[in-house]
This record gives sequence, structure tokens and C-alpha cells, in this order.
Amino acid sequence: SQQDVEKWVKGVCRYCGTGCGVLAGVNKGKIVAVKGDPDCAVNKGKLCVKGILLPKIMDAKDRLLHPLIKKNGQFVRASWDEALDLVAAKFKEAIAQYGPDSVGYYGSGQNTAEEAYIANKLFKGCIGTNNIDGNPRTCMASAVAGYVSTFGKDEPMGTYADIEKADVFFIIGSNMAEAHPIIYSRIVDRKNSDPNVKVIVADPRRTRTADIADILLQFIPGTDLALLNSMAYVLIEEDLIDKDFVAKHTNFMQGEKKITFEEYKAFLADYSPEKVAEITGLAADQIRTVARLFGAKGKNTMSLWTMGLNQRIRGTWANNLVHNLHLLTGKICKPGNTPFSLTGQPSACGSIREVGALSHLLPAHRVVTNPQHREEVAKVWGVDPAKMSPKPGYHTIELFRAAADGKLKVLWVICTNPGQSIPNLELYRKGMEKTFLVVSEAYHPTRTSELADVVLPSALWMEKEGIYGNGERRTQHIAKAVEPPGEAKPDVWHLMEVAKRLGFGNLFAYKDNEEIWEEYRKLTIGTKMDLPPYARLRKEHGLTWPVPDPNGPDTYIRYAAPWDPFVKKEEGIKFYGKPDGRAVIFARPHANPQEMPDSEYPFFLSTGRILEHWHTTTMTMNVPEIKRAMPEMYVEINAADAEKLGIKDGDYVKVVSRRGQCRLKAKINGRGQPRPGMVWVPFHDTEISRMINFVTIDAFDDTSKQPEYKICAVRIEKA
Ligand code: MGD
Ligand code: SF4
Repeated sequence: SQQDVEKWVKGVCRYCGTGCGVLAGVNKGKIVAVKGDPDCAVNKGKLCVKGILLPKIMDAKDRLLHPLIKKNGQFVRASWDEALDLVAAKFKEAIAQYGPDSVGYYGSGQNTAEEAYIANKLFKGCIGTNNIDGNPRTCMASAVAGYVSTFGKDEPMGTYADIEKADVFFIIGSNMAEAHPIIYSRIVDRKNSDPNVKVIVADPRRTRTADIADILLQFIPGTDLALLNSMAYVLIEEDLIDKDFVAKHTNFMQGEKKITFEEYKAFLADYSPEKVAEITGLAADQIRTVARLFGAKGKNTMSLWTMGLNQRIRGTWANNLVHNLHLLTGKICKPGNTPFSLTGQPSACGSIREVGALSHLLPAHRVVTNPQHREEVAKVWGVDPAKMSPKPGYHTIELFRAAADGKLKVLWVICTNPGQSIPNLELYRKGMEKTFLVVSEAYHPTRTSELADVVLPSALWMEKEGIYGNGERRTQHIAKAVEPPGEAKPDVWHLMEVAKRLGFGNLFAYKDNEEIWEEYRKLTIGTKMDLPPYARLRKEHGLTWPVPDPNGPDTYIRYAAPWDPFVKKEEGIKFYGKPDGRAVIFARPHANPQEMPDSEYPFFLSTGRILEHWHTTTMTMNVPEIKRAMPEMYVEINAADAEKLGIKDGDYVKVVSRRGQCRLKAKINGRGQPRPGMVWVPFHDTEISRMINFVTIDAFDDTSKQPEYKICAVRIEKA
């Protein structure tokens, strides 16, 4: 309890991308309490249920306390030397025999920046393969591709501080009431503070987020591109666009081709509200009303979205289309006006997008295909640029496919649980069994570690120091509060020990995390993604980059004077990610999801998170209060569909797709209500018979390579 606390140590919540500041209360070497950091601008002392219960994840009985090696199908306790020597030997063997592209790494938006940086340097700089990807591919990749294609640079221009200045919230494909509760509570507070604030929620499932909606658009799954184009149609038809802004700051494009405003308008002719009403199952009037609210002159509009748009084979386009609405109306780069992609994980931005730990990226938003970028990075890494591969490595689905095909000989998984979280699991779990799998984990067994050849025990949150970067460009430091249990060690140490054994010890002779960070920070200087020094992050409660002056202020709004230090006052707004300083308004057509319902598989299946749990629940199922409240996952079915099928609340049913099936309890009129023709399942359950990723599809977006977790076709059978 809080009374026993000897000292409070500053950190960041372990879970979602909101990035709430926490204070961990330590007593006799254990974390005994957690409270919200009152000085953190994100949460101002508040926490949601997952954050408050964090201490309970630390001492769990399935914490892994020493290395394990699988011998004859059984895990056997091993010494660190034995385990690390084996890992290094397997890497060497595969590289010598099959080349560097026969090995790979799968990391996480829950890694610290230092961990991801070291992994990136080891694989891309030293081993010479770009086969480094991570779970943000399944989470944020379409948001990245959307920002990069529209603005030329990744990550949002606004921050959470826009919430308190917005008058209209357009929330699409996000159940933030459960997935980002503290951001949601800020929107609730804003709405309560002013009766004129309007909230629009667009989602095929009526969620808890819709509780505060003035308008709920419950469209047919996969038709939101048509909806967004139709909103643009109405904005133009009703003269709600900002012509000045459009003329000064935008280009129109269709694919790679520049088009005129008139051509864009002609493209939109197919998206009149009347036509789109048919596609989306909405009323034409609803679409008009929403577009009018969005574009209302003199009002500030903020859009927020997450996986509903990102986890789609047209995820990049969906992101582009939200940006379009802000660019057409000029509701961007001004307080309270911004498109804002909510990020799923605590450091998907800080550790993966910024560090560049995806198969096509290098640090500070650089790309592997650019020779100058490779050279800049090689110089700081102290490696030969000729050794760095110009070819993007395997993205997530390719990586696990290569394992299944026998092309990937060694795979190292750190801080993620793909044995449960990858779609079309049957195929890819076989791949994980086939390859030599190394897993760095805090717990064992997990659905991934059970498939491993070597499991290395990891220090958990606040048992190590590290940096997280949240969804609003905020870089935050987590101090070490307690010692890891048993022989568990920080992931940075795992990576450096293997690097040493591979002969790269001289490049990884860091004495502490600060040295790693300061090397990485060099790569951010002059990129307009300048990050602040470690010493400052230790003291302060998070800073939003760019921070070009190490002692100077952070940045509220990017691309706009007076906030962004890289934009001159007379320029006003400048999208400097693009050579001509203009953002792009894209003509992107509506397209169906990969798999549409048919007579055999008549329902849309969608999947996602609930409030209490975190992803694969290795942590949250260790919290007794949460386990009691939500012990088992279920399938939400619309009441009318359930009646037709003769299914009652609590009945077990089978959810069957072309790839696999689950047996789940039916939930009718639960906290969410899918529209008719749709069912919804949380992806948290660890029981094989309830793991919904045996059912989901592994189709992915052409541009972002993000899988379409949000839509596939299933049938429901009584079980
Ligand atoms: P997590 O449970 O977050 O799931 O899926 P995963 O990343 O696979 O896994 C993190 C793992 O890291 C846990 O096993 C935890 O015990 C371990 N861990 C915790 N702390 C540490 C540490 O400090 N070091 C190490 N080495 N390990 C640690 C998430 C993924 O799932 C994501 S990000 C998304 S967005 C996708 N969402 C999604 C969906 O919406 N629907 C469906 N059906 N599937 C989905 N899968 C994806
Ligand atoms: Fe943690 Fe997210 Fe809850 Fe904040 S909102 S306490 S970051 S889980």
C-alpha cells in the first residue's frame, strides 16, 4: 500500500500508447504501489485500471528466472553462458551457410528505444540484414505510410493538448474508451466543459466510446473509404473548404500522378452521399450532417483513429483520406485542429518509428533504400556502409512466412508474443517451430516461448532503465526502481552479449543506457526529429520533439509557426517533409476488404482490445482483480442475428473461417454491439481453442504491409 512506500520513482505506464506518467512506490526492493504522475502533462495524475494494477505483474509465479534451452523437446535450465553461446553459434552457422538474410529479428513497440536501437545496429549495421521487423507492423504501419505519403514525414503534427482546444471530435475506427482510456477521459472532460462540443463516432460496432457520441455512424465494415470520400464531396459541394489554404499548402494527386482540383472533384462524383449511403448502410443525411460539423467555419476539428483504419488492406489509403478532410478545410496545424493517429503501444513511436526498427527504416525516419541515409547511419554506428543492405528486409508476414518456408533459419523475438498475435496462426506457428527460435521474455511459458529453442529471462518494466516515446511525440524516461528477479537481465544486455559473441563487441561497449541514447541522439540532430539529451529526460516529465536546442523548449505543433522552430514566421505553415512544402490530397477510391462475406461465411469478423486486458495477457492475467473480472474472451453477436440463429447470451458457439475456428461464449447486448451481419472478438485469450488469430486473415496492405485483422469472413455455428 501507499503507506509503506520508501520512495517514489518516476516512470511511464507499461501499457498503451497514451503514455501516462507514473510514480512507482518502492518498499524493500519491491514495487508496492503505482500512482499517476501529477506533473506529467498526459494524465495529470490520473491512471486507468491497468495502470493502477501494474505492481501485480512483477512478482507473478510464471516470471522466468533463468535461461532455458530446449533439449529433446523439453526445456532445461541453462547458464547464461551456455544459452548465449548457443544463440551466437546458431546465428554464425546460419549466416556462414545461408547468408545474413537467413536470420531475423522480431521486436516490439514495448521495447525501450535503447533496446530497439541496439537490435537495429546489430542486425542492419553488423550482421548486414534488414530482416528486422516488429509488432508495430501489425499496429501502426498504415499510420506511418499515411503520414509519409501525405506529409512526407511520419508522426502527428498535433499533440494531446489539441483535445482541450477542439470543438468537434471525429473519432473513426477507435474504441478509445477501452484502448486509450485516459485520452478518452480528456475528451469526456472537454465535452462536459462546453455544451457546444460535438463528438462524432464512426464505427461498425457500437462501442463504449459511442457513449459520448452526438452522432454514431455504424457503417458496414470496410466501407469507410467511401464515407470519407463522401464527406470530402459534401465539403466541396457546400463550400466548406478553405480555398486559400488549399491553394497555398496542398497538391492533388491520384497515385503517382498530379491532378487538378477539378479532376479531384470529378473523381469524387462517385461519392455523393446518396450513392455512398447505399455502400455504407448509412443515411445520406447523416453523411451530410457529419461533413457539415467537420467543416463548420470557425470551429476546431480534431480527428482521432487507430486500428479500425490501420489494420486493413486499404489502411494507408484510409489514413490519407482522413488527412484529406483536414487539408481541404485547412483544419490542421492550428490549436485544436489536427488529424491525430492514436498509437497502440507505449513506444511504437519512440522505439520503432523513430529508431527505425522496421525492415525498411533506419534511425530518425531514414530509409534503407537511400544510400545517403545508409552512409549517415554507418558513420555513427562505426560500420562500413557497404555492409549495410539497400534492400528492405522481410516485413512481419513475410518474416513468419520465410520461417514456415524454411528460408529463415534463426529468429530472435524480443518483447512480443507472435505465437498468439499474428494472424492465420496455424501456418505461422509451424514456422516458429521450424526455425531456430530465440525468445527474450519476462514470463514462461507464453504462446511463443513454448515454441522456442532458447528462452532468455528478461527484466521487466522498472527493473531496468529506458526511454519510451508515446503517441504525441513525447519522449519519456523510465527509471530503474527495483532489481529484476532471479537471473533475469535487461534485453539490452541480451543483445550486447550476443553481439560480443558474434565479434562486434567493440561496437557495443556502452557503459550505460545514457551512452546508447546519446549515440542515437546524434542521428536525430538536424533531422527535424531532434531528440533531447538523456540527462534532461531523467529529470523532466516528457518532452515533445523536435527539441533542436538541447536546453530549449519542446514543440507543440509541427509544420507551423510560431511553434515549430523549423518554420519561419513569414512562412506560416510549411509541410517541409515534401520538397515543395505542400501536403498531398489524394484521390483514393473505395475498395472492398480482402474477404467479403458470402453464403458459406456470411458474417464479417472484427477483433480488438478490451479495457482490462493487454494484448496476449501475459501481464494482465497475472493481476487477480483483472482475471476475476475478465477470465475468458467471447464473441459479440448482434441481438437480431443471434435470434435468427437461435443463440442465447452465454451459449457456446463456433466462429469458423477458411483458416480455422474458435469456440467462444456468445455475448449479446454486451459492452459492444456489432451491427447486424458482423461479430466481434477480443484477441486476448490464451486458450488455443479461443485464440481468434487461428481464424483471422493474413492479407496485408500493399504499401504499409499491415495485416487486415479488422475484417474477414466467418460463419457462426452452435457448439
Ligand atoms: P503482447 O502481449 O503485447 O502481445 O501482440 P504482442 O506484441 O504479441 O506481447 C508482449 C510480450 O512481451 C509479452 O509476452 C510480455 O510478457 C513480454 N514482455 C513484457 N515486458 C517485457 C520486457 O521488458 N522484455 C521482454 N523481452 N519481454 C517483455 C500485440 C500485437 O497484436 C499488436 S501491437 C497489435 S496492434 C495487433 N492487434 C491485433 C488485433 O487487433 N486483433 C487481432 N486478432 N490480433 C492482433 N494482433 C496484434
Ligand atoms: Fe496506462 Fe494507457 Fe491506462 Fe494510461 S491509459 S494508465 S498509459 S493503460
